[in-house]
Amino acid sequence: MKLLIMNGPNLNMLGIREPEIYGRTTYADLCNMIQSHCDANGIACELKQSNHEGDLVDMIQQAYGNTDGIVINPGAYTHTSVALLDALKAVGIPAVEVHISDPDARESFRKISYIRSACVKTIKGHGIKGYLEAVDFLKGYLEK
Ligand code: CA2
Repeated sequence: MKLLIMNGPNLNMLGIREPEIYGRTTYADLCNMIQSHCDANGIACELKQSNHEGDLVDMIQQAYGNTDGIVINPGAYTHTSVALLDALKAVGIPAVEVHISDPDARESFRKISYIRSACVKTIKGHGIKGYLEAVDFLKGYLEK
């Protein structure tokens, strides 16, 4: 089983700014945690981050035919990007939407998620452990 774990804009800043919202774990720590969790569960994973919408679309398209599941935190593009929604629908790879914070409990402009309808599950407000929960969910979902 192979998963793509993808993060959108500014998530490379984790642990550096706004620790009251996003915690103190750095992006490098997050990648190590996910990699270890996948290794322990016999899952191959690819970890990618970009600040650019088109790069994120390319990542989703490149997953077509060689990736079983996608864990995606599109960052602020969650609330703006029809292109990411269309890309997820186009490839048809089971995807889980993850948010470290709970966008529904924040500003009203964060309440809309364009990608949600193309995802099999949304995990929000569980901090960085939400990424591990998403991996576990996809493992169960794909093994069924
Ligand atoms: O809670 C999440 O995971 C979000 O996807 C994070 C996005 C935000 O726009 C979404 O509404 C919810 C922002 C990511 C920015 O990450 C930072 C990390 C550290 C310091 C500053 C920003």
